[in-house]
Amino acid sequence: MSSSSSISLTRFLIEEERAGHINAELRLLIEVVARACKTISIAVGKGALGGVLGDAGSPGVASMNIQGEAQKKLDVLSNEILLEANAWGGHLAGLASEEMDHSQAIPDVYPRGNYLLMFDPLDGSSNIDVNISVGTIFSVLRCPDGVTTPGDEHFLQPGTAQVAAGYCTYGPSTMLVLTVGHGTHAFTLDREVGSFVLTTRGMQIPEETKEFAVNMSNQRFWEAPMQHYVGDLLTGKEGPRGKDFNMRWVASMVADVHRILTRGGIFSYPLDSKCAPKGGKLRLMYEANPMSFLVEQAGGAATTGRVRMLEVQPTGLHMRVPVFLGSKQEVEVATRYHREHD
Ligand code: AHM
Ligand code: MG
Repeated sequence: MSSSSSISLTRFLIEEERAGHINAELRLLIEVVARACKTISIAVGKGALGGVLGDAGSPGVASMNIQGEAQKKLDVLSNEILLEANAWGGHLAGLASEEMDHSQAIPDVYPRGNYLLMFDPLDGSSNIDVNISVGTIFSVLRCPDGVTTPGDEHFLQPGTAQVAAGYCTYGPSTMLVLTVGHGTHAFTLDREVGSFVLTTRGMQIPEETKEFAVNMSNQRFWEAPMQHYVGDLLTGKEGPRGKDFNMRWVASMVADVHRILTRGGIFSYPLDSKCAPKGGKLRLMYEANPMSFLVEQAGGAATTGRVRMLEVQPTGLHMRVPVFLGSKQEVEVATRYHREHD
């Protein structure tokens, strides 16, 4: 890893274009998403002073998204910021959001581009009101050839088809972490200048780890292989794993994944009997796939506990999956526990 503090996101993307990794249209699309993230960062940073904390909807009547979850004011605002920023740019054919029932084709009044954008506008939003890191996650696909007005079905491409993915974490500093399929790179927002600056080129997740991230309160609802896996982690040096493990759980996927990209670890949101009817808790298209792409590009691994995440064929825009991602060897161990049990 090297620090390259003088390279702006704009320069980085131009160099990626010159290297043949992206075309001008994708470069400009990523710039638009990054600009929207800066706007969201400002809104998040204002906190209580911006009047944006708390639930959306009218008092006593919470606004719900397609997932049946209560929306926060900042969920709604972040979604609007991303929609507005991307509608007129000319780089997209359509977009889909965790907060919207269906995808939207770009309106006829604007030129349509060749890409499809998916995003979770504000992940970890249960943490907003307590001033803990939240983030935006995004994923870019190609619009299938010959499709001018994309519908939901055109978004149902496996994660291997992603041409770019990233997240922006709104924490003590605002950081954008990006891949276009040639490594995973981190940019830090210089608030005085207003631009993202490359701070880590080529993030590399250590292959081994002694740190796991999971919501332990769900333990009694997990499947047997997950019970065995975490049970063995908890026995420490004396157990079959032969080392003491530490645990961390922010409950903001962006923050947990950012820690893992930075210093290693395994993140899991396994299947449990509460979320099993839906297939899992986290969403394939807005959360699991973009994070898996970033993690693989940083030398890590990502599975559903059974199969490689990026090869899962989506069956619906809001499909949910179990998630295991992070340090390669540890993800392989967790996946082995699941496969051996089947
Ligand atoms: P959200 O997209 O509605 O914010 O939900 C996703 C979040 C993830 O950021 C996080 O990893 C997980 O849900 C936390 O779940 P739990 O509250 O069950 O620990
Ligand atoms: Mg989310």
